[in-house]
Amino acid sequence: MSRMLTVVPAPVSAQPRPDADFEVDASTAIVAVDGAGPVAEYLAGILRPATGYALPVVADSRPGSITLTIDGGDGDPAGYRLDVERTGVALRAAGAAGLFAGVQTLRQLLPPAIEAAARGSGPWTVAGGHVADRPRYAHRGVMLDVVRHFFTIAEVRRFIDLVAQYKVNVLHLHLSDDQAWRLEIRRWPRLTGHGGSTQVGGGPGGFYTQEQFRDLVAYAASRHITVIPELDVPGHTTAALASYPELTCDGVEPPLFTAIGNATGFSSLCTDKEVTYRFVDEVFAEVAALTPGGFLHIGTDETHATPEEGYLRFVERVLPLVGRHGKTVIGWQEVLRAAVPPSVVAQYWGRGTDDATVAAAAARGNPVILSPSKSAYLDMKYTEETPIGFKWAGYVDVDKAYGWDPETVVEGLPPSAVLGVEAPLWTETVERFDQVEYMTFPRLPAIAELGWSPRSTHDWPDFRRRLAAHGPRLAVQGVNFHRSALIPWEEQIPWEG
Ligand code: NGO
Repeated sequence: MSRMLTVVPAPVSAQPRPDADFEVDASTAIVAVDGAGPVAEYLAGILRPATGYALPVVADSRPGSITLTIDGGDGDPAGYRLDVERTGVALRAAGAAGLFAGVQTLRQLLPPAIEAAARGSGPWTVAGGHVADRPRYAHRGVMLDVVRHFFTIAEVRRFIDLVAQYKVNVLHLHLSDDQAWRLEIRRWPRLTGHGGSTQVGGGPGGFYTQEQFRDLVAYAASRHITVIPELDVPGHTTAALASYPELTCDGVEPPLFTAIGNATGFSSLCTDKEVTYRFVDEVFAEVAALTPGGFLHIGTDETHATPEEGYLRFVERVLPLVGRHGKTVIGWQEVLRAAVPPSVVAQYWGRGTDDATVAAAAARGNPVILSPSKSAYLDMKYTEETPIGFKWAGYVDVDKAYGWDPETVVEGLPPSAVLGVEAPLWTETVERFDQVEYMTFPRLPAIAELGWSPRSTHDWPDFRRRLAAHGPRLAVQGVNFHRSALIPWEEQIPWEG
């Protein structure tokens, strides 16, 4: 079967033409027209190691090449058209984001061995035919909790590269919680100096300097991924309270917290103190300046240690403070308990199917990002045998990760309110990066497909078959993916490297 029929996420349309396969060989060039240069260089960077070819990026068109064109059409800037003929490959899009998405499809039309870090023997055949494609939703996200266990910049970069191949365009970083504070804030240096010094289990933790964070944001942008930083307030704040006890109501410094914690929230900034509002304002001013993207995430989940009246007052006061920095504010769904303007985005993480508060807010215009925990939480165990992970929202094997529709998962939610989907990976039980890979793959491709592909492509037997073809690809990339028993994984063909 043509590799054109194993692309994940499923394209809007794909027409294989087996007589139109294209061979990448030593003479192939990559032609970049009208601003396509950076994406062309990225493509060359993917194809050079395994092929060993020079694959020069050139500006003048020539036969037998791979040509990337930004054609300024009036289509979706994230969409693309890909034509593979015997005589060459043409990738066209209205913007660089579309070209980048098209490159992810193109690499899946090559054999899995193209993903190898060392030179292989080929042949490097691109499956022939035509693809026309564009995303269903603007927000196709993944979240990484770097608090409960710390992950280095190099690890987060690898994470970015791995998720980008499934057309994910948002990386939400959960940067503060009870166990730690991971982003340098210059006005409040003890947040990382003290609050960044540990993690679940008491290990040394770590933090990102502002300079490292800027570099990371730029790296993500080079993969057409927007970073959304989350500093979780007013709950989930033990690390901040331990660093600055004046933020507590009683002024007593709590010890650093290195346990997993309960699921309901036990810490809170003191919502009655003025210093709390100065803190939040100064923190988000610095974070906003570090963030070219349009969104800031303020948490607001699980505030059982905050008196309700104080919580509502806090949210209503903080929203305009954060909004003043020119960003759109996202909060977990609890934010909707307060009187929030319709610009605030709610991230739904409920376990059920009905949430009247979320449905009503969405009807008033608040956009919603869907992360239903029973389907989209990457920290849930796949099955009872999974060695790490939680099960409070149930087991989430690939069928569950794939088996929902963003438009109907919350009763009464107007489809127009759906901004997109996001798969959160909380890391209370996830200690090492190989475990991050294990929990993320292959569930993320399922959720990424819900975010990208039209509903009309939704078909579990077909998805299983397509995903099976990705086993060898992930294996060649050295990804420690979970070999879910639900997927008829294709064997790696040994001579394909
Ligand atoms: C909840 C909680 C997080 C936990 C996670 C574990 C949200 C939004 N708040 O999700 O602090 O880490 O569950 O599954």
